[in-house]
Amino acid sequence: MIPECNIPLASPQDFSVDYDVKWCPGCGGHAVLSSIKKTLPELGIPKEKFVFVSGIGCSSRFPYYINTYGFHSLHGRGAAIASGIKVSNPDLSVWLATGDGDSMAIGGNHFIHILRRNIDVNIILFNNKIYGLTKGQYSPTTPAGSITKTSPDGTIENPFLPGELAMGSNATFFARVIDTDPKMMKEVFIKAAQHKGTSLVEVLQNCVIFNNKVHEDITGKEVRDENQLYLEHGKPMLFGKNKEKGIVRAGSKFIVGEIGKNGVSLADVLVHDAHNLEGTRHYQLSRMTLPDYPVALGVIRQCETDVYETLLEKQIVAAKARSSVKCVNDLLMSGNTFKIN
Ligand SMILES: Cc1ncc(C[n+]2csc(CCOP(=O)(O)OP(=O)(O)O)c2C)c(N)n1
Ligand code: SF4
Repeated sequence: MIPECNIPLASPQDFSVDYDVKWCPGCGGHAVLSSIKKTLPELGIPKEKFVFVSGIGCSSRFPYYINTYGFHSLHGRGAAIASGIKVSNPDLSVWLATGDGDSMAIGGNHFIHILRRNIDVNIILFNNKIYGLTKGQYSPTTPAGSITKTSPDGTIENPFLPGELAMGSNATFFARVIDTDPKMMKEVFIKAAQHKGTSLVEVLQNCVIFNNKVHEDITGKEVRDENQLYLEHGKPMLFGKNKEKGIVRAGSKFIVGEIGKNGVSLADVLVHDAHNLEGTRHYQLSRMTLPDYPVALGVIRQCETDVYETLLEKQIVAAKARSSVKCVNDLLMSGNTFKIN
């Protein structure tokens, strides 16, 4: 049990380390770190309650760079370790920093199971669509056809969309943000932290060295109004420079409509319902890709349902209540006992 000191938190500086952050200059990781440092003091959680866990990768160096408890673990195994920490210490705020390789290649198994179990861990998935630390091999999110160190003739694999895996694993929280928008990141990280259950935030992160501008068609200044759809629960799904475009329904499909054209009015634009446990729309939103659709950002899914560690605690309390064994002596004296003369 970690002793409580309840030191009031004054500023993000409380979470800074006094040594160099060794990510490359211009790496998207710096912006994520800065946003997390601004998020934590706003959560009303004492500093000694935060734990950051990671696997291996550039992004997985995160626990070194944030001044909290931390565990830089094994490649792909961060989700398992974070699960154990949270289940045995439910009062801690547990965060997992992971890359697209760490979570969806070697760690794919742990990743889907933490989502399925709905353990209250906040996952920051740095999706730079490449292995950064090991110098540019393709990852499970690298687009088909990409030329990389391990695919000199172009990859022949179909990539995962992290949102698809999240929906397929019955995740209760999935959001997507971009590393160029600190305001969006902070807003969404706060929502992820407040969510009860596993929250997965996919950060579209630039690796300036091995996959530079990989998300430029979404984040670029000239295209962002047309290519980003920022979702907010209860609000119409509008985008475009003057919010003149929206997502409308065509049968069971979504299409992009322009208000005032082809009979489309504001009333036709769908209103985002992030809280609907039935996830078909969330799945559709998470799959929208350019050029046919804008890319959905913000909180796509946020549903309340049972949390693993709460159910486990209930089972333990019930099992203790119905057991005749109340202490070690009861256990030793139960069942078959014999005397040695
Ligand atoms: C068991 C094991 N296999 C392979 C590696 C080599 N390795 C280290 S990091 C990494 C991939 C990291 O990519 P990603 O998770 O996308 O993180 P990034 O560096 O891009 O942030 C690999 C293959 C390892 N450290 N351990
Ligand atoms: S190699 Fe890429 S992901 Fe790693 S620190 Fe450098 S820019 Fe960031």
